[in-house]
Amino acid sequence: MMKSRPRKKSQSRRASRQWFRAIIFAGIVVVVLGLTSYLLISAFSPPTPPPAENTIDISAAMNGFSLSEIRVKVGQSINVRLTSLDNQYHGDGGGKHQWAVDEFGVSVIAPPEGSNLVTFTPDKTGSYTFYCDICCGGRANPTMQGTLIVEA
Ligand SMILES: [Cu+2]
Repeated sequence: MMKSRPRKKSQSRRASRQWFRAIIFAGIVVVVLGLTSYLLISAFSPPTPPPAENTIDISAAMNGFSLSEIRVKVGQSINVRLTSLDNQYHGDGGGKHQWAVDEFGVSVIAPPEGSNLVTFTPDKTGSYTFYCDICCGGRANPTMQGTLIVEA
């Protein structure tokens, strides 16, 4: 009777150790599964989009802008990413181009063969002229301008 007691004690100690191992194992399983699902989800979800979804890409070269008309919504923030397709050896403007709208005080200049971003919120509807004033006679040149239409 006296001998059975310590045996019982060691049995219960062994049992609690097994419990402890089971809990550790379960914890590891949870962490591994969590990491795996996190990696899977991040692998299959699309990459994070640029800051605002309203990004308008426009490029400019000596023969003009890639877009002659841009339509936006009034009161909605938009990004305009201007890319210059000309290199720095261009005699006129050194390969830089500009995208400017006087009515909204917006002006962005793209470096030769590079891009630059401007963010603004048009606060009035209407039809406005965007232009480049760097190359080819500046804003007087009909190919280096276009129309920004701000809709309600
Ligand atoms: Cu230009």
